[in-house]
Amino acid sequence: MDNNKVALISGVTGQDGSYLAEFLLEKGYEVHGIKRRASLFNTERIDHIYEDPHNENPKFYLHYGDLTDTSNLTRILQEVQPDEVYNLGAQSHVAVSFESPEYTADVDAIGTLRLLEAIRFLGLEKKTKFYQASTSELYGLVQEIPQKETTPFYPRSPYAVAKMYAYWITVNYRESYGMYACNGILFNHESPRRGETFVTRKITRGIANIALGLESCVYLGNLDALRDWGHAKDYVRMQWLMLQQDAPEDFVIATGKQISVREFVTMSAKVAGIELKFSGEGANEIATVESIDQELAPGVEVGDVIIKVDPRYYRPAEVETLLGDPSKAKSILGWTPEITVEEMCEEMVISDLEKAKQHALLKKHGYIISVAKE
Ligand code: NDP
Ligand code: GDR
Repeated sequence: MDNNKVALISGVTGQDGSYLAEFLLEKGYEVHGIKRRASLFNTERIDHIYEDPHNENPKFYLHYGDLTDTSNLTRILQEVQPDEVYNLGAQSHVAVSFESPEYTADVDAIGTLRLLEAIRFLGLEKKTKFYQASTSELYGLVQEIPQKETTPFYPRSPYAVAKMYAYWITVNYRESYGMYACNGILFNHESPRRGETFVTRKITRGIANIALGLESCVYLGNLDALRDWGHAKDYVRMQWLMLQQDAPEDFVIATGKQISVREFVTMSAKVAGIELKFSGEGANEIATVESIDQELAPGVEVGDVIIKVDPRYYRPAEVETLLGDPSKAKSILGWTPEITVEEMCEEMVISDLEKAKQHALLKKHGYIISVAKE
């Protein structure tokens, strides 16, 4: 499919950015992404769609940049003249935002302002549509269940507070300057490309490593937290759809179902052939192996304790329960999620088992000593 539209994605090297870039390229867009300078290659999630700039008429371009750098963002926007900007770049880890609150505010809150201001400064406000990656973390301390577009916000972390600024500045630019700018209030979404320190991926990767004898135990924080987990692939489709409407509006994107971290552990272990039994409470809770499928999990024995709670992973203020009501997205955008949490979990564990097998082989032949850990 060919299409004359040009999109710019901040955060193109992240989970959502990589799926969105694939999606837009399939739709025939010319896609530009902003990547940060790093001391190692940081393009693993997009290497399969990378195009050599020496090719004739490439459709995918990468620009060095950073959401903390106004002149850089302005220059990229001026060069690219995008029809659509997807602001997915962020310091996106809630727990890390308590360690680096000022940096998180600079990137997640002021970074959004910088992009909006650059669009306005360049006179692109009537041409360029703007998508802001807003979050269910805005709801924080429960005010209403399920949470919808009209539910009051009560952010519970420096990340969520920064994202609250970004939410309102997006609304403000829409109302002040008539920009097509909107917020997708997305609930948690995961995939095999999810960062390794978010809880789902930490669990699927940890269990896969344990199954193959590369690790012995995964240490987690609050096992009671409830989340409405969807699949990133389903959610990037929505990000695009939100920019294809007659008028800009904000939408909640969620599955409408929630499970606990503990349930996600049980589900993941089952896919890896491990039945678990939880015992103890709070900081003393553990999960012990009850039975195993020897073929899938040769690295484990019945009686092994493979999950332990470590209060190090508790947050200074926790978001206990998130459950979204996606009715507005369903009725206006005609959207329903296609992938269930069970299917997503299976896909993630299988993908991590594959990676663990490769690591086990490398270790056996002395090419690596250990796998990376948080
Ligand atoms: P990731 O953490 O996987 O990706 C974040 C991206 O932002 C990466 O490309 C990262 O670059 C980039 N980035 C970080 N800091 C900067 C900076 N200073 N300047 C430019 N780019 C930067 O997040 P997701 O893909 O999961 O999420 C995408 C967006 O959606 C984020 O804004 C997140 O806050 C938001 N969100 C995510 C949800 C989820 O469940 N996944 C739910 C709701 C909202 P690098 O690769 O170099 O680190
Ligand atoms: P969240 O995702 O904070 O919801 O933010 P995360 O996966 O980090 O935590 C989910 C819940 O699990 C609990 N938890 C742990 N979390 C992590 N990371 N590590 C642990 O060991 C652990 N043990 C228990 C947490 O306390 C929490 O309750 C994600 C990010 O993608 C945000 O950018 C996004 O805005 C929101 O989802 C919606």
